[in-house]
Amino acid sequence: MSSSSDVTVLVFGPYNGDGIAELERRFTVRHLKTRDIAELPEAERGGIRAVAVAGRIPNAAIDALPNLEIIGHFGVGYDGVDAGHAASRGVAVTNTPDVLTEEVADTTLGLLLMTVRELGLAEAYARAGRWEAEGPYPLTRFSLRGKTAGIMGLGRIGLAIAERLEAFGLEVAYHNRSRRSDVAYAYHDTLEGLAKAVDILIVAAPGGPSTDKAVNEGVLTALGAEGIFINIGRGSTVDEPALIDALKNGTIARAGLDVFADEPRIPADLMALPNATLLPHVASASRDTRRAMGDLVADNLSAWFAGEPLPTPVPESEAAGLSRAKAS
Ligand code: NAP
Ligand code: 8YV
Repeated sequence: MSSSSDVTVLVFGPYNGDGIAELERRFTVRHLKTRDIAELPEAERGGIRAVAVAGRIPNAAIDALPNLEIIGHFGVGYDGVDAGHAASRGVAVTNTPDVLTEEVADTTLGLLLMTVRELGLAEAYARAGRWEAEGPYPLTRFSLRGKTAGIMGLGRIGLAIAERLEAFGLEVAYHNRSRRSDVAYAYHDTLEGLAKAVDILIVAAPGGPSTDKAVNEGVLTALGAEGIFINIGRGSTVDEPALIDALKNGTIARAGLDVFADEPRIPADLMALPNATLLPHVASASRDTRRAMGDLVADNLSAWFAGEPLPTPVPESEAAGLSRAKAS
């Protein structure tokens, strides 16, 4: 097995600063600031044994690195990495579960409160001096009191959201592909069924083909005219034009969104809607949590090059027997 300083890690594209510093403490780091593998000279490619990436890496980049062994993804949702393709080339993939769960759940409750109780709009009203000039901020149409919430994706983050919702006094239901045996929340085997049953629909599911545009016109119609939609999962899970239409024509009442289909671009139509609360993908974005994510990426790479079991391999890598490096 190699000592870490022998190993060159390619940081592929924009990446957290503390995360790069941690990698630099353990490895030789080459930072390619764009996501364009063509900018890495051919002569350097053979020396790359690991990649650290936040977000997307195309298969062409994986294929261009002949001695690549492992990709450490900064983020729990690794829909930007084709882990099946990586496995077919013998390349392991890791992600960063657990260390961000509570932060993301906290932010989800913040986004929900902003959306329902208009806290962002009320703050802008106070800062503009309108309280003194015009009187109190108008009473909000919605409240969390007496509401039911449905979670699409009752996994690590979904469960942490559910616990917070319970503490807020809301009744919780959920939809996953499979029913959980360890919770008493009502299970719905279809997303439309869940949307019909609740006042608030929260997406905390992964992106990728199995959830692509799952929140469509039918689901939004089922949520209904008093319905609130929250998405902290992935923008790809929503049919965004259908969501914009639903917000415009009153099919649903409100949306609170941390994620979008084509980040960092937010459609102008969505920006213009007063009944949408928009955050720039910040659910895990505290310095401490992002540092913990960067440390976990580095821990995975260190484990691999020490021949130890990976702390957090993705399921596709585990299934392919890539949860530790083969002894050389
Ligand atoms: P997790 O523990 O794997 O939970 C995912 C849940 O989604 C599971 O309960 C899974 O249950 C369900 N699910 C998967 N595919 C589904 C489908 N096609 N239809 C319905 N349910 C489905 O993952 P996690 O750690 O909670 O993270 C969840 C996701 O949150 C990430 O993948 C990421 O996309 C997103 N995220 C966003 C931010 C942000 O900054 N906004 C931060 C962190 C994470 P079944 O397998 O039974 O279906
Ligand atoms: C990060 C996330 O913003 O973990 C995830 O799935 O979406 C966020 O925590 C993202 O991964 C950073 O690239």
